[in-house]
Amino acid sequence: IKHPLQNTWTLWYYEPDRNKSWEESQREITSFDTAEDFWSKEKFLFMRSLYNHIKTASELRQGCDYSMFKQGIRPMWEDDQNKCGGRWLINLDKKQRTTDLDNFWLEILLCMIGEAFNEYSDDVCGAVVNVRPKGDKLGIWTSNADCADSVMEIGRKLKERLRITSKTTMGYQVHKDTMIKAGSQTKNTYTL
Ligand code: M7G
Repeated sequence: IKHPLQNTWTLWYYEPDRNKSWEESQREITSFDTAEDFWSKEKFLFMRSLYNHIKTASELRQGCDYSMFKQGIRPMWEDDQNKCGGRWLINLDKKQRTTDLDNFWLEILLCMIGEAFNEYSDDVCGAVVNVRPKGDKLGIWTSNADCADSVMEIGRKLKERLRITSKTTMGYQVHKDTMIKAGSQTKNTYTL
C-alpha cells in the first residue's frame, strides 16, 4: 500500500510566452497524493531523468518557474486562498543556482508534503521557484498575512529546515503590496 499524504498537491510550470497572458502561461503538470507518487514524479523534476525534456529547477530556462500548490489553489495572487496572503521570500545570489537551488526547492517541497509546519500547515498554500538572470527566488506562500503567529512559525521552521544562517535575512511580503509594486522593491511586512 502507498502512503497517503494529508493533501493532494499539484505541480505547475510557467514559461514566458509573448502571445499569452501571465495567467494563461501557467500550466498544470501533474498532481499526486501519496509519498510514493511524489518520489516518482520527483525523479523527473530533480534528478537527471530519462526524459531530458523535463528539467530540474536549476536547468530551467531563465524566466521560467515551477510551483507546487495544494490541489484547488492556483499559483497566483488572485486565488481566494492567496488574495489575503503573502510569501516568505528567499533571494539567492547567482552562484547559488549550482550549489543550493535544487536542494532548497526539494527541501521546501518535503516540508510541505510532510506538513512540517505543525498546527500552521493549513495556512500554507504552496511554493514557487523563479529562475531569473538577476538571481533565483524561492517563495513559500501562506494564506493569511495578518496572522503573525502563523507567518512567523512557518518562517522559522523554513529557515531551520533549509539551514539558512542567522546572517541571511528572509522577508515576508504581502501579495497586495507585490501586486502594485511597479518596479520598486516590495516592503517586508515581517523579517527573520
Ligand atoms: P515574477 O515572475 O513573480 O517575478 O513577476 P520577476 O519580476 O522576478 O520576474 C513578474 C510578473 O509576472 C509580475 O509583474 C506580473 O506581471 C506577473 N505575475 C507574477 N505573479 C506571481 C502573478 C500573479 O500571481 N498574478 C498575476 N496576474 N500576475 C502575476
